[in-house]
Amino acid sequence: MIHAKGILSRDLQLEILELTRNIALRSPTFIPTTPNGNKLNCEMTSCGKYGWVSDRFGYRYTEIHPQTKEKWTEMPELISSLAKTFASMVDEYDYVPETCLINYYKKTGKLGLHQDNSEFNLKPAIISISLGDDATFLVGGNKRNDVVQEILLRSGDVFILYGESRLYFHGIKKIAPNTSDLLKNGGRLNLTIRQVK
Ligand code: MD6
Ligand code: FE
Repeated sequence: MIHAKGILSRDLQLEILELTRNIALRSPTFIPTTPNGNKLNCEMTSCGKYGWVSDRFGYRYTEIHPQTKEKWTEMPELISSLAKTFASMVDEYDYVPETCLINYYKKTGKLGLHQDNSEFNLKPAIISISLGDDATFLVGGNKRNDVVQEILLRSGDVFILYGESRLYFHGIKKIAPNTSDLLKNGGRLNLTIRQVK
């Protein structure tokens, strides 16, 4: 895994923030329900060819937004080109950014320990961009019970799970409120770009 701290300039962070606002206008955020009927502690939406959804039938990618029943908003060129640039940093030169999952956490938001394994192709890297308040990110190993380390993800950081670490369990333990002024109303945004097929 790679943690590139503060690699995105403030201007670039603001540009990405504006893009996510426009995406959420066309593909509104929603709070997914897990297959056991619990609600996640974070709001989500996606852009690109696919979007990640969760409901009582399970976790999966769809080509249609679950509420609007429209196609997901297309992935902005800036997000796609940033993802390709970061993928090339881990020697993935034929990376195809097919979806960007956008998570929004209010100050009490969190995300349980999970593996990202809904993709058909589990080899390509997942590239994560953090915006707004700091988060305590947990990352362990390939087994749920492996020891986890805590990593502070701050606005402008890029985190990449690739190669051996691609299926490491990870999650968001907590958000540190009011640690960034990037988002007017506080909270944290996380974008994860993935190749699905
Ligand atoms: C988050 N991130 O940072 C949640 N998944 O809010 C993830 O779940 C994640 O950071 C795959 C790869 C990198 C990640
Ligand atoms: Fe994840």
